[in-house]
Amino acid sequence: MTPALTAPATSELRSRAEHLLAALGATRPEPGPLTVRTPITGGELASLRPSSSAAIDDAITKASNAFQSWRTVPAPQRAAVVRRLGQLLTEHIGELGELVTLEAGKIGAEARGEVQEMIDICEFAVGLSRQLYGRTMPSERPGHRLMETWHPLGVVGVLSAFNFPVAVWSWNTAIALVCGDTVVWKPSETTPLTALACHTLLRRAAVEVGADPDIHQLVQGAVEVGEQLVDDERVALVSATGSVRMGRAVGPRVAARFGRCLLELGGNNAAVVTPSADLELATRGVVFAAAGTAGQRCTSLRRLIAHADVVGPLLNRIEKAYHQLRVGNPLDDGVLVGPLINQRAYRSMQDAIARAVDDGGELLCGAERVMVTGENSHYVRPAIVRMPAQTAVVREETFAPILYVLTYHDLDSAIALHNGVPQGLSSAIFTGDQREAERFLAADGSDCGIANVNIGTSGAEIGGAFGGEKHTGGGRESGSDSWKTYMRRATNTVNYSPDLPLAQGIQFG
Ligand code: UN1
Repeated sequence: MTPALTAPATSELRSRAEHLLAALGATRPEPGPLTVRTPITGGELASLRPSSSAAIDDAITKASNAFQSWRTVPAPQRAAVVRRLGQLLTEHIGELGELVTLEAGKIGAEARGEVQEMIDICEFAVGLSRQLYGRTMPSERPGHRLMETWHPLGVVGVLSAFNFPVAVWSWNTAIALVCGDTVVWKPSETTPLTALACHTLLRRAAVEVGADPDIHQLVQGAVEVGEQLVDDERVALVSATGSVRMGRAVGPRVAARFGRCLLELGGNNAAVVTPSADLELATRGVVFAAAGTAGQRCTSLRRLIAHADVVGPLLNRIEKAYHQLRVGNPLDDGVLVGPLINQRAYRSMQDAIARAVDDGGELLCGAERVMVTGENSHYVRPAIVRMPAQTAVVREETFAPILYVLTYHDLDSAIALHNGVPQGLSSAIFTGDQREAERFLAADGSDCGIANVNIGTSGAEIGGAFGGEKHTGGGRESGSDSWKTYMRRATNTVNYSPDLPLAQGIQFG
C-alpha cells in the first residue's frame, strides 16, 4: 500500500479555496476568530466571524417574514427556485466538489457524488411540488366531505454536520422550500465555506426566478449558534444531523417549546454475511462502506457479522483489498481514503482500537498513521479488528474507519448481535438465500431505518426516506414521504347539506 506522496502547501490550498469561492459567486468572508482548517494539511484555509446573537435573531426574523408570503406562492412556482438551484449545481459541480474536498477532505469522486446527490434531490423536490397530496376519506354523514390538506409549516432550522457538508443541507432545503417553508441554516463550524457557497447559489437562484431571497438564511458558528435556533419559538422545525450527544441536547429543548424535531444521529451499522453470499460482491460492498469516506459517514459500516464458515475467506479478501487502498491527499487521482477531519477524530480512533484490543480484539490491519502532509493532518489506514464479543466499544459509534468483525453460527444469533446496539440507522445482509434475505427484512429482522440486501450500508439514493431508529433519532429526510415532516396537516370536514348531522349519531337537543 503506497501512500500518495504529494504534499500540497496550505498556501496553495488557501488560494485555491479563494478562487473556488469567487467562481461560485461568494464573497470572501471577513476574517474573524472562527478558523477554518483543511484536513488535507491541517493548515488554515480561511477565518471568519461567527454570527452574533443579534445577527441570528435577525436571520430568524427575515426567514419568518419571508414565510408570510412564501407560504401562499403555489408549490409548483416555489419549485422554480429549486429547479434553478439544481441547474446552478450542475454547472458548478466541479468547483463545489473541489471545495468540499478542501474543507472536508473527501476524495474527488465522493465530493462530486455529494454534489450529484444535491442535484438529485432538487429534481425530486421539483416533481414533489406537484404531488403534495392530501387524502379524501368517505364521511359517515350525508352531504359531507372529509379531507386532509397539507400546509407549509414555518421556519426550518437546519443544523448540519461536517461529513456531508452540502448534501444533507440540500435534502432539507430543497424539500422545505417546495413545501413552502423558509430555512435558516447553521452548518458545522468545520465547513463554513461550502455553506457560504451553497447559500450564495441558492440566493442567486431565488433572485433569478423572481423569488424573495430571504427565504434562505445562513448563520455561522459553534454550538451556541445552534442553541439559539433550537430555543427560538419561531423555528417550527429543527432538523439536526450529528452525534447522539447533540441529539440528546436538541430533542428535549425543542420538545419543551412544542417545536418539531427531525433527528438524524449516529449509526453503528452492520453487515451480516451468510454462507451463501457471493464473497466477491460482499467484499466490494464491505470495503466501500467501511473504508470509503475514511469511515466518516453516518452510514459507514462499523460491524461485520460473518458466518463461521465464511469468515476466514471473507477476511482474506477484505484484507487484500485494504492493502490496495491508497491513503493520501484526496486531491490526487487514485487515492481512495483521505484524511480524518481532525486530531480529535484521530485520537478517538486510537482510543477505540486500544479499548478493543484490551477487550481481547485482534488488530488485523490498519490504524497506523500515514504521513502525507505533516503533523497537523491525520491520515490513517483503515483498521480491521476481530472481536471475541460485542463489547462496549463495539456498541459505540467511533467516527473513523474501524471495522469490527464478529462471527456467528445461526442467523437468529446474527440478528440478535446485529440489533444489540443502541443505534439503528443502516444495515445489510449479503446472502444468496432468499429466505435469509426476507428474514433480515422482516419485522423481527434488522431494526434499522435502512435495511439492504447484497449492497453495503452506505450510499443510499435520495428517492427513499433516510434516517433511523433508536438512538439514531427516528427522523426521516430526503425522499419518499419525508416531506410530511416539513408541513402541517389539517383535517377538513365540509358540510354541503342543509342539515347538521353530528358524528357518532349524537342527537343534541
Ligand atoms: C450522512 O453520513 O450523514 O447514504 C449521510 C449515504 C449518503 C448520505 C450519508 N447518501 O451514505
